[in-house]
Amino acid sequence: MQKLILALVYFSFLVSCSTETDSKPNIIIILADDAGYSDFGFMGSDEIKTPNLDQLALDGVIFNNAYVSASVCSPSRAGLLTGMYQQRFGHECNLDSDVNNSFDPNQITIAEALKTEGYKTGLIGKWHLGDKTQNHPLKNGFDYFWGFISGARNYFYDPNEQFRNSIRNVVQNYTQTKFDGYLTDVLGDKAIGFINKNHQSNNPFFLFLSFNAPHTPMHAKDDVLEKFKDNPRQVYASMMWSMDEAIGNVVEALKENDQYDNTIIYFLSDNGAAMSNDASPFPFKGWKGNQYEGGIKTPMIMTWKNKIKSNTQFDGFISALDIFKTSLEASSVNKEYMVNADGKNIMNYLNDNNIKNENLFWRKDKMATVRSGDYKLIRLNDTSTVLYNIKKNYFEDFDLKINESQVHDSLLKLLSSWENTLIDPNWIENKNWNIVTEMIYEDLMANRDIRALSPKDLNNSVK
Ligand SMILES: [Ca+2]
Repeated sequence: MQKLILALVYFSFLVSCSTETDSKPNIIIILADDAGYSDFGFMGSDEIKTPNLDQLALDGVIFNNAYVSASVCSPSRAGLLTGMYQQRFGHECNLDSDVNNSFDPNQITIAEALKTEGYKTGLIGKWHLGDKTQNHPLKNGFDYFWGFISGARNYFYDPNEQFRNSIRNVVQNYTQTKFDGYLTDVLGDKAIGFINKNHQSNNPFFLFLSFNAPHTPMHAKDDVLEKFKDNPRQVYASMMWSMDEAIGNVVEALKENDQYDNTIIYFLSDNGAAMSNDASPFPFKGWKGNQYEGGIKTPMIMTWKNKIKSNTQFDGFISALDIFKTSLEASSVNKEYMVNADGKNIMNYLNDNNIKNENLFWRKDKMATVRSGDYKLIRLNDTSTVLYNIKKNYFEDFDLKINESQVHDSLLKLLSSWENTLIDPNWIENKNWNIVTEMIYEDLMANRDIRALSPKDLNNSVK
């Protein structure tokens, strides 16, 4: 432990020296929504084309073992923005569309922390952390917001929106606004506007570019659909193409402003493939909403030309929670803002070939999981457990609970001790979704056919 503290002190010394000559890095988190693990060129897909992200990946590091802290949108974002296991402040379950529950405004967000070092902070796109006054992005560290409060919305503007009081409406800061064209393009353009404006005023900036693509509804542009007319996943492929194009434009704007080398760019998806949008969890079992690899493992890249070697691969465990501390230490934010952070500083580990993977945890109501070294234990309802060796059996279909009972028991204990650091969920999800999720877990754990994918399947299935 003492060694770790010394290492941290040494690292911060290096950072504080270098910041006297270098300007603080800009920081951009680009988040996709419900994208499939391998649905990217840089992850090996031939079917889904992402040339700009592939280039971004080539310019930095690809994390081969990166996880988000939740299998659904809202808690994953609560973890990402605070660097804390979101269950520690009760943000354990997803927000329903009629939200009567929301993000705890007392938690420190990455945007709030970066503002203390003079950063201009912007959120472009989806929020999904609650619609109460105290939940607004501008009350949680952002100087600028262009996007929508809800978890999803149409990709084309409907003039009737102006007469509706809906969290799906687009707003600029607090004022309802409108847009022309395709939303994914517009989010890219708004991001470029934010970058240009802040660069011209010589401010370091933090941008959270939070695409709703490729979340439902499945809307794409006609010309892109035409390009992918023979693709078996035509609409999804088109939505991914447009997101990639928007990201390419953002990178181009950074280059034009001579800011690319001094900008940390993270790209990841907020959770695994959804079953409703044609995303693929390949090669994994599970999907959005459960804690099998297909629900929580994310494609993730980080680019920082000034500090990270191009064409790097990293195999150690990475958590989306790490983005918080990595960014704050890179920008010399006072350590008092990191005392609650669960993540680590990725930069301290990138060149370490002997990295020891830490333990990672998940919980959503009755479903909890721990990953420790090669092993992963999944627990349902305090009673039912399965143990997998992910290294040997990444598809998670060979339960080692009996054969390796000592490992099983030690992981179960580890999970319980982590749970002792949590509070009870501030809310739980819709009852029918809970029933379905539980059935999905039972089926996945038993390696049998899935009886129901959503509440509408409940009447047709035998419980
Ligand atoms: Ca999502």
